[in-house]
Amino acid sequence: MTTTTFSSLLEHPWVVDPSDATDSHTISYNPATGEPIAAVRRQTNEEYNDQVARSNAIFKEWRMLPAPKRGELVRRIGNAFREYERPLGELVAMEAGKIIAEGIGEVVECIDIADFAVGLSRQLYGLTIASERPRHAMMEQWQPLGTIGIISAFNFPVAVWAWNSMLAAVCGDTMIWKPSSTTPLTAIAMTNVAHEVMRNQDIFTPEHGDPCDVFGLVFGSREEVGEPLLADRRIPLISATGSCKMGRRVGEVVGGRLAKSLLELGGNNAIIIMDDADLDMVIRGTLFGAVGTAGQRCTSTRRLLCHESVVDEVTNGLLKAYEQVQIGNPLDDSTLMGPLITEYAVEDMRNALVQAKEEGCEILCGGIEGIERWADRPGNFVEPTIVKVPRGTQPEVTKDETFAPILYIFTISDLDEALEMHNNVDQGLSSAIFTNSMRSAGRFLSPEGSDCGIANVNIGTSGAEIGGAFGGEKDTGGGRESGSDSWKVYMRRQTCTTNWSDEMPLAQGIEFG
Ligand code: UN1
Repeated sequence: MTTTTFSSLLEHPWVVDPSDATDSHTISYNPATGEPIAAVRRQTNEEYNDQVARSNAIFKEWRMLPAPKRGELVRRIGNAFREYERPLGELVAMEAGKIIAEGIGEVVECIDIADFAVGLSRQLYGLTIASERPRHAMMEQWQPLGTIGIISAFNFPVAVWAWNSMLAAVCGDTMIWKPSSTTPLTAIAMTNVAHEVMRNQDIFTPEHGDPCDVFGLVFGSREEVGEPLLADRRIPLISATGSCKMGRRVGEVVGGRLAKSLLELGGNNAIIIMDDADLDMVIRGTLFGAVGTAGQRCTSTRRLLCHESVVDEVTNGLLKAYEQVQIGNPLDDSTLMGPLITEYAVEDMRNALVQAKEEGCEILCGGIEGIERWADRPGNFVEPTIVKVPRGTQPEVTKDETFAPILYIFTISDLDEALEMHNNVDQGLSSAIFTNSMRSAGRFLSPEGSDCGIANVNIGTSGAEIGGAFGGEKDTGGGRESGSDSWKVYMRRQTCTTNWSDEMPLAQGIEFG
């Protein structure tokens, strides 16, 4: 049992007491109380440049350490996450406003991906290919890429970094992490954990430099750090998680310098509920999907496309379930929904609901009144909200992602109409169908079914396991992180042909000279 509290994880020269904050600090607030937790000094452009130079330099030696040895270090980092599971989970709850079960769940996701990466460190497989030339051998191998940039959002302040960094580390890359400006403390804590392991080991002892620079962290403004990172030709890959607007900017700048980007952007995730669905499972799956993390997952359920014969029962079941949702302090075990991250997020929710009303929708619970009910109390609290959409319409507001617990219920007559409505949005991250018909399920998973990167049957849209590739299509950005063969994006593919004959035949049978 560890007795560590998260305050020991925050020991860092950049972190000061909020009362000592200057203009160069960003204060991290607890979204449930509005109280400052600590202040973090923003890095200058010069400090950013120094970190990239150090990460580039240490890459030269890190890439030559055998991958299973890099895996051994990742194994130790994963074990350190295990040791600090509770304090890290509490810090996530305190800084991002997630309920404690979800805060700890996120740390578990970090442990899981570290385990996955350890196994991967012995499985960075390439192909052998039959050559058309006699006594020639062809193979494909995967080489480390370089120093990669990781830009993460507030809502998964530790797991998204872990998805990227644990894989990138075994692949032989070094990294620069730029966390969200609202969750710098969790980033400092995670980096401290990784650095503690890197400082106390004798597996990687570079001739020049500090092993900690494998896991670099920068925290700074858009001007001093954010934009320079995107434009930096020393960074061959930027992996970015966040809004579609942010991703577009990343894609533009990184594409402009012909580097790689891995984009995991907004979703507008729907569940199709057929007339033969198990409605108890529907209610449970939807509750977690729509209310979990206060609707602030990119996989959160935003739309229910509900068959006309069950729509009333599902709506009533959800209204009952929503009444039981305890809203409040994320650190209380009985709380099911914490606050939104900032007051701006509350405003975004309010604006979406005003628009929904203007577009003819009916608010069944929560809503603007729910926001008002919490307005005088500290913290960015709202109530989970259900909105009924007029039949046969698809209001504009339902085509956008609002990062808040709003669930739009549509009534559909059949799977054709549901699929049409389902795919008629710009985003394509996660999707689900609840049905007991193998035909409906099969069609949902067919090329004419869901157009998303994640498609589930009798499981909600959120809470994906780390073993699968995670990401989505269309405006979600097309990137894949986490499991399956997502690791390939962190490496460069090299096709190697060896001629072991004493002739010099050319491919395609060309005779030359
Ligand atoms: C995110 O919201 O950016 O599938 C990631 C899920 C989590 C990850 C969400 N495992 O909901």
